[in-house]
Amino acid sequence: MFRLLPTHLTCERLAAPRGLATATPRFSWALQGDAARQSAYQIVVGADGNHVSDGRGSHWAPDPVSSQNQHFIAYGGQTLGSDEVLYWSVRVWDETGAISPWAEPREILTGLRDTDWQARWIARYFVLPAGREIPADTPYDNPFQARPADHMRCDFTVKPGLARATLYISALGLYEASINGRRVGDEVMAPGWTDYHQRAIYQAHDVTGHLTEGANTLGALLGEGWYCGRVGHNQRRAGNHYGGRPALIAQLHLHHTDGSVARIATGPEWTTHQGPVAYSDFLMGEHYDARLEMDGWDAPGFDDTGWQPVEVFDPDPQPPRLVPAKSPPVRETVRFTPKLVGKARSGALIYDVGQNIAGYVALDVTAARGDSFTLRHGEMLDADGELYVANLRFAQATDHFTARGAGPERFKPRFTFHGFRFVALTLPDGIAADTVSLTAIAIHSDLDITGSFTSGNAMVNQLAENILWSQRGNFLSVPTDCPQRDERYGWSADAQVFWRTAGFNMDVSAFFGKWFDDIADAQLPDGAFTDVAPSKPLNPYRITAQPGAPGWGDGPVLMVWQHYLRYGDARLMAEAYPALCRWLDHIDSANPDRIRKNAVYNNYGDWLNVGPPSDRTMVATAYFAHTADTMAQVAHALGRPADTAAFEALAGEIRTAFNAAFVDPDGRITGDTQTAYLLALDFALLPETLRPRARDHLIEALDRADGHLQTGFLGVRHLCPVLADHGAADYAYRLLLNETYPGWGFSVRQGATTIWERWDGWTPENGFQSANMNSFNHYAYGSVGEWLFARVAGIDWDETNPGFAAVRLCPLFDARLGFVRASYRAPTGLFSSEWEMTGRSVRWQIALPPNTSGTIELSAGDRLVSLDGAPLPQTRNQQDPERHTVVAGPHTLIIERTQGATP
Ligand code: RAM
Repeated sequence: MFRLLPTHLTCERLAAPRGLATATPRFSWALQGDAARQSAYQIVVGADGNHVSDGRGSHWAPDPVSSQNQHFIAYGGQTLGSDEVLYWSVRVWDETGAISPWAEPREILTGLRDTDWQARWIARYFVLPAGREIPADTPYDNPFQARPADHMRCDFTVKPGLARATLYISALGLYEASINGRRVGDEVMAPGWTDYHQRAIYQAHDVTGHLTEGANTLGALLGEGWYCGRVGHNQRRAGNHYGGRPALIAQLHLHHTDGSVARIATGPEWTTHQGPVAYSDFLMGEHYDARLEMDGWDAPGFDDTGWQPVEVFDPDPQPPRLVPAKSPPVRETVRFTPKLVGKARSGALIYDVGQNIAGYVALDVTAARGDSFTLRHGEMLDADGELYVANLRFAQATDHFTARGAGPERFKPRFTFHGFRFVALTLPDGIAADTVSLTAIAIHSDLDITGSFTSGNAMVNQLAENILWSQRGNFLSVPTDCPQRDERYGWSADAQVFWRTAGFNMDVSAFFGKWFDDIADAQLPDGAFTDVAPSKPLNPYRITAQPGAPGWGDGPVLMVWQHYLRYGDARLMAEAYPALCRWLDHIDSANPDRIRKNAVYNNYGDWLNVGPPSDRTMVATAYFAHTADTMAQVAHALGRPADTAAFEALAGEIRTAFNAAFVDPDGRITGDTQTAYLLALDFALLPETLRPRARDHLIEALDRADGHLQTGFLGVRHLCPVLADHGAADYAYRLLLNETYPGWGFSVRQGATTIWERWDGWTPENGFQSANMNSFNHYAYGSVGEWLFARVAGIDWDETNPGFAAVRLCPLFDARLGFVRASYRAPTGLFSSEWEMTGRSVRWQIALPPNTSGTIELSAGDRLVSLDGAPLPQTRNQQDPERHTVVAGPHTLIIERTQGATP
């Protein structure tokens, strides 16, 4: 057996990148085994996978490097070409000098450079050129003027001796490609959302297996998506945010055994037609008439008389830059069989998926030609058992299917998705409910799940599940606020408060790399980051992008820093740095007296809190200090001492102004709200002497609320961490375990399967909150998830060791949970923590991957009795007897609790 093995190999944060955005891609791996550490590594990169698997590389075969480093090792071999398939592997040495085998080689496709694109953008003509006999577009036959999906096709010939083929493809809109009648790839909602005026992502698919010698056909179905369909507020009318019609670009590279390469590209010889998809829109839904299917349209031999020529054109205002996919794609991930729960007064059958998801329903039926079915989606049922749709605002979330009537058939929408748990199905006359079958399908960016958490408390377990499901429901190409109503934007405060939780649940490194490009693309000329990214679509109201509010515009700074702490990715931070500096400059120069009143275009304050509101200028100024402070940390990590000093000085000035303006000599902060104290304590804004006072005021504020939270989006994240860090873990647990309003447990007790946007989204006294803004799938309040991992299970990052090379192991044992079993697959490897209480004794088992170490930090009153069976740990730290260092591997600790409740 090998004592040390590299696992989870990534290149530029992806298991197998299909296109590289850099000439010097970086390699990383996690480690497993019972060795203590890695003493050296060796990387190999080459064109022949077999050679690479035994350590020979045509492109880069450097000597072993004595190093513990396992992250972001930059490529240093021969210049990479375009459209090249390469393989890479790594092997590692442990501390005894034993060598691991070479890891299973991983594939890299280098992709296309800007200059490699010969393909042109093609679209259906708005108006056909004069002299063409073919009829122009049929008028839209739906009230919301959503366009039919365009079928695009092209026949081509493959000569003998095909070695491999790669399809490079993108769209302004959404596409689904097929070759010879077979779908290409398994992504949905491709190419994903970007600011299409600046960049569009291309996908690269290996389609060698789709092709045959001789006649072949490349087809694509084109939908509106984010480009010209509806997303955002009040979109009763047509979307057309980035442009007026969808467009396609594709380039198929055929590599032959004789070394020649043929390219099939979108251009004038393509043709287009509309078919069964009458429209397919994110907010409105899809209308599919299977009678209009055109059998064989994407296969050779199809008679395309009657199809229109395409228009070859350069999109306005300029063609976007085509960039490789930096993040895993959106895929169908989890399937559910909805249960029939009743019949609504309307006659519709109501189904319960059992889980609030983002996705759609596949409907299997055997019906007569022309029979039509309607599926409407909603998150809740009202008191009468009817589908509740008022909170969807303008979103119709309705799919229509008309059957072709030729035996069993399946309808599954393509270019729409809904946020829903319940489905209302209207059947045609004469069709019985038991002859149809529904499958609900969740879709989201297919990121690896890295966290697991379970405890002896069912409510807390459901809460953890709900947090994960709100992440699934909203990580859809970009991190959105909600997936159901007419909104679905990448709001930055929602994301920043949730980011640390998100990073425990899933590997968000690649996803954030992509989203940061959107954030940078959206940055305004004056340096303002925006409230949402990608930039808010401009049409039809020509609203300009909104500069970021306090806590919103600050989000990018805070997330870049967190990203560095979690993944150790210094390159992203270095590249982001100029944009971050411009943001800080922007708020700094506008606020010379250090109170953040200017350059505040919106001030949402502690958004959607309940109880007394927090002073918005106080919240803004607290965030100003925290942003400056965080920038000082960023600058320090990047080795920029002058900037560090300048940002520290700025943070100091803001703190002074904050105290002068908002804090009285007794440490009482303007407004006296929970959030006021939480921000002041967590952002270290108060002089040392006032901190205990502020902590007491926080406790008083909680007591006034009968031990309930009153925080909004910005305050909520700090509740449990601050209380626990200030000797009030018992209060933190009370908040966590409360099942009464307002609190996390309240929604769980109401049967929630996701996190609600509002604490009072639904209450027994008042029913539903205002339908104007009441999502039941909004992750911001799920930001308590980080505390479950970091403090309840006790797997916390160590800020002095970015990338989880070292951790703090600092659980807060609590009798009410009984036990906890959690793990986190960090960039370095798998950490686990399991504890169980019996009386005052806790048995705690931990495991650390090779190449890491941990510091055990016990709470006051917890006494370590034994570590790995030894009663007096050798590791005891002289300064602080309840801190102990542990090395990689499994450990068992017995702890005696001298304080706190017993089970
Ligand atoms: C709402 C969004 C989002 C929030 C903003 C301020 O419209 O749902 O969650 O960040 O407002």
